[in-house]
Amino acid sequence: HQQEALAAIAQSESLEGLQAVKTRYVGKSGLVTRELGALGKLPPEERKARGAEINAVRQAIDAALTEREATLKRAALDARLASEAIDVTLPGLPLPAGGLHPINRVYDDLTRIYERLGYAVIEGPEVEDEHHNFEALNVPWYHPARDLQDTFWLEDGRLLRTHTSPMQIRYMVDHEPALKIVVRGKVYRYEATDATHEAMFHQLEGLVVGDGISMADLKGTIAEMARGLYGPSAKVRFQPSYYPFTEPGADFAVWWENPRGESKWLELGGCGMVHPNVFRAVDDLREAEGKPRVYEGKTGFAFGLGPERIAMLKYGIPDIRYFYANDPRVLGQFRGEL
Ligand code: FA5
Repeated sequence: HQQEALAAIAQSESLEGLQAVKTRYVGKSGLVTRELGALGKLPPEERKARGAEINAVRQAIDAALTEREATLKRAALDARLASEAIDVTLPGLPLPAGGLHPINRVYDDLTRIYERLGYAVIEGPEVEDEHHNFEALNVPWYHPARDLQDTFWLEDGRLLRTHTSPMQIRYMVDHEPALKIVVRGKVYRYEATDATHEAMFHQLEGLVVGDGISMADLKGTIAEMARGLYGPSAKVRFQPSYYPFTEPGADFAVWWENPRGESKWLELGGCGMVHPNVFRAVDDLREAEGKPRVYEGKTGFAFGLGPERIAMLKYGIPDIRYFYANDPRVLGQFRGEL
């Protein structure tokens, strides 16, 4: 039995298989155990020699069993360690962190500049009425400027504001002069889109009203904003323009340079001195609410600009439509940027 048993032990690949071999040869009714049990039937003179022989076989089998068992246990442990190993040097899984939209980052740059100059930063409703969006801003229904800002009309006669200027009216109706505000928010125009025009875009509106406010204050303010955005050597340019709610009106541009040596005039927005008809319309609305007329005789300036233009240059985005297409290949580049 010895050769047979030792071969079976060597070939056992699992602890279960080894247990079966053990039972078969040296278990309670195993082959070797039974030989030992049969010793009593032998004549006494043969018993001793036969006993010694069987015991030697049994010991050889036991030793082989013990050794094979140890080997199989070590292999099982190694396999388990290998499968459960943790490589602490692997890089972690990336967390999909968000980031501020480029337009909000430009808004933050702009509001930091104006807060430093003492302006209140406000927002206002995107759904407006015709009176605040047009009439009170000196744009009567027959005025050709209505065609310049094609409008999304709602079924109830209201509209999506075409600019942030109606907040000039709302703020002045609720507050007495002197005042300095900037308004941030979305505006909407029913226009064909192209690389620089969207149907939904943003504006930053400024309004300053007090006594003896002049065009020089307006130009100084725009120049200060340009220096805040592009550094102390930034230049600004004003060109006469027409807005019904200003007199006079102007368009302004900022000389823009980047570290790659690119530069150009960036047409940013419109501005001007607040038209007296606007102050009159505000006082009419105040009177209707039982508030005193406090704006006639005041002076002020206003401006409105598009942050998309600034963001396109700052971040090298060639088409305004990328901002709002929600393509993760575009917006993903701003992950983690705060
Ligand atoms: C206005 O909307 C005036 N309310 C601005 C203003 C305020 C003038 C106060 C005077 C006093 P305009 O339509 O030009 O003006 O728009 C202002 C700026 O918004 C533009 O210079 C441009 O930067 C941006 N803009 C206009 N239309 C679009 C568009 N479709 N897509 C993206 N940006 C636009």
